[in-house]
Amino acid sequence: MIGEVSDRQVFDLIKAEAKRQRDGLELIPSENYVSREVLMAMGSVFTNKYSEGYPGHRYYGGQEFTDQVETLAIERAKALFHADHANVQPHSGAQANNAVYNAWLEPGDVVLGLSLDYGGHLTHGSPVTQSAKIYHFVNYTVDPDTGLFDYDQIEQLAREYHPKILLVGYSAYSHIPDFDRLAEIGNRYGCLLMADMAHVAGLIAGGVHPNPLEHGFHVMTTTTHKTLRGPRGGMILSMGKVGNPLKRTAKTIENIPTLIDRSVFPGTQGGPLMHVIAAKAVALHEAMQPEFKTYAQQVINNASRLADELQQRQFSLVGGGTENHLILIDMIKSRGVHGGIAETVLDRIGLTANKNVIPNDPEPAFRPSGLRFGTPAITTRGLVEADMPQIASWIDQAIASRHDEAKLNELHNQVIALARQHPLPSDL
Ligand code: DSN
Repeated sequence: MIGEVSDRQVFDLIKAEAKRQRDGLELIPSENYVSREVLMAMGSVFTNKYSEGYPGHRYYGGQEFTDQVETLAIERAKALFHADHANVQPHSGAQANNAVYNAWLEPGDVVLGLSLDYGGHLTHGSPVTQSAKIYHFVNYTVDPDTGLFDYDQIEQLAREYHPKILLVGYSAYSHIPDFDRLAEIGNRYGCLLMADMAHVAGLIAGGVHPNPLEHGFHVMTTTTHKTLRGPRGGMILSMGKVGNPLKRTAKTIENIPTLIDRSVFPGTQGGPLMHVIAAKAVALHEAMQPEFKTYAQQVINNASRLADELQQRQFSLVGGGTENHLILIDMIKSRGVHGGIAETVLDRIGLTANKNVIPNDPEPAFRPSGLRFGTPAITTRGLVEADMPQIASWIDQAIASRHDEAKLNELHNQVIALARQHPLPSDL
């Protein structure tokens, strides 16, 4: 990767991590492998530049090229997600969500979002977060029997609490929400309609998942590194009137794009990470190519096949299967082991997944019942439906043989052999 370096400690760790990634298969649904060009943009001299403000409205000189690169990212994001406006500066998905809350809410205002314990995200109201100290989050759940959204419950909570924001988003939900129904509920109670689509943004970009902005939602936040396959970071897409980001603006839903700009900077962040924004622009360009549609469809095909193969091996899937990139298994019900034990065993053979709570989990959050898988990263490596029986079989065998070191070594060698046939995109 690199010749002589003075900091051997760090560069040896980078080398070791690259080897781990090359020799293993990534099944965590929120991870992916970026292209060489995304990596190059992230490691570029744009990291040297301070650019507080927005293109054409900056607080520092020397912005000739930063303005152009940020504008490229903005225009590409708008085109890809059919949005009136894009803010590409959030450092992460959590920052993006906090910026929207800060743009629209006053302390104590109510947000209705999915509970973390039922597949939601930390920033959707978990009491351990800063935003939960400022705003009043009311959480809906999924139906514990079906694992699916319970729209009647959402409507009843909206009627009771009159939230300022109706938020849909999740990190462990394997189905496609009824955005029209949610928009209808939110509009009835005058809510800002916000979708956190971090997990499925790449599927939306690839045209294989509905786009909430085309179903009446006002705001969509996302990370850029999951199915979208860009650098780690966040982004906010919105619908409405775009004004001067550095001028005060009346608090109306129509003005939400400008309110969001002001909330990201100077409201909640300082200098944007221009090297990451350059890499976001590259990833968005990649996501606009026809091959990305094929990729997005393959992610879903692979997840659906992997879900079938796991079910054939008597694994119990929350929600009964998957309609997106993600699979959540009840490991206690399936094999009598906690998700964490399964995670460790799979790590041992080079398959990376993560333990996760399941809806109404009888086990504590640090020792949950579930195990979460996804296909975005293995699809980037070039795996197809025909590879899924093998992966399901490795999962099955590893858990069954978890006390048999010789068997685990054998399985690990098989995983390495398959992984080495599928180079990382940044190695190509
Ligand atoms: N940490 C992410 C995930 O794994 O789903 C959510 O932000």
